[in-house]
Amino acid sequence: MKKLTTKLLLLATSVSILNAHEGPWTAGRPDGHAPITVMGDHMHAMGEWMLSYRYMSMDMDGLLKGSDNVSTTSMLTKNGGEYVMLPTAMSMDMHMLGAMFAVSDKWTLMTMLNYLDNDMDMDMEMGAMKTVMKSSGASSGLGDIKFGGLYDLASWDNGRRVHLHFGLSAPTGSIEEKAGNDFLGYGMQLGSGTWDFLPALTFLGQTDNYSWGAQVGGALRMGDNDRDYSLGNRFDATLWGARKLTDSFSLSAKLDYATQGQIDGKDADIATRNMMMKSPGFDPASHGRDISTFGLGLNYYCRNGTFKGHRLAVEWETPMSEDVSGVQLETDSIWSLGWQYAW
Ligand SMILES: [Cu+2]
Repeated sequence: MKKLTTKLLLLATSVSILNAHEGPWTAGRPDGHAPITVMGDHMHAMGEWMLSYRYMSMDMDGLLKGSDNVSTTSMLTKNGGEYVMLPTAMSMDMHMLGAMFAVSDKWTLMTMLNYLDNDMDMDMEMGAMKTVMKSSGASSGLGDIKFGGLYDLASWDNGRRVHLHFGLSAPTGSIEEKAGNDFLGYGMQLGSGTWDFLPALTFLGQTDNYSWGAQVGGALRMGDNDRDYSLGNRFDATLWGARKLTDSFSLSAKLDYATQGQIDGKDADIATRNMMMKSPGFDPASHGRDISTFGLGLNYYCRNGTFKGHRLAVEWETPMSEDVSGVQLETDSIWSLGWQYAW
């Protein structure tokens, strides 16, 4: 973590000394917005609206214990492991609808609605013979609604600016998702169950053909949820750079580091399931992780015709390193697609 932070800082410093362009930062170019997975990266001018839709698909496959790959079989009790049930793969699909409105040049308000769709495959030992059976679980529905504001701290005439984000996440996502009468594990629940404070600080810079940005932020859980636990706090650091290829296209690269703590407290029903059928999915200590990802993105900004002002973006991300608490699924890849339109 320390090494990576130093590397990110060095990179940020070396990027920031690139020559800036004349004039203030502008969103009116293909790399005027950050890679599609970065939230709250840009502000709007007073009176401007923006609508956005994002689709994110994350695939997880295979198990990690700490930062080491382990086989599912080796973790089962019949082979000397401690678990009766283990996840083998998971897909998380998310649809995100966002709106932004600038009430002034200093304040842009934003809100985001999520719909989640989770599928998990599991191996479980059954009966006296401990025969391994395949099973699966699914959950879907509304996630936690987020809203907040971006505040312009400073903008300069050399293409640089810096802003703050104050956000709140409301506990609208279900934390009582079940399969039949049985509670699903923590990772299959649709929300945090707590009000979360989402602060962030973003720096942006532009030269004639390049743009870059850095964002640090996080999620702070306020209290415990109705099921007597809280997800771990999260800290995020992101650094990106983009090259304007034409007036309509840009390519981006992104480095992201995120760390989330273990679950504090426990859900009594999930704890009962863990007693009956021990699984990392039911264990609060198997729910934090440090992950560094690398992402590549392509952005399109329509300049003329009927779709003038519309943006399309795609980004692919893959982990560079991942260190989980306890035993958890390993992240394979994340694809994100997005559409944005401002007027
Ligand atoms: Cu916007």
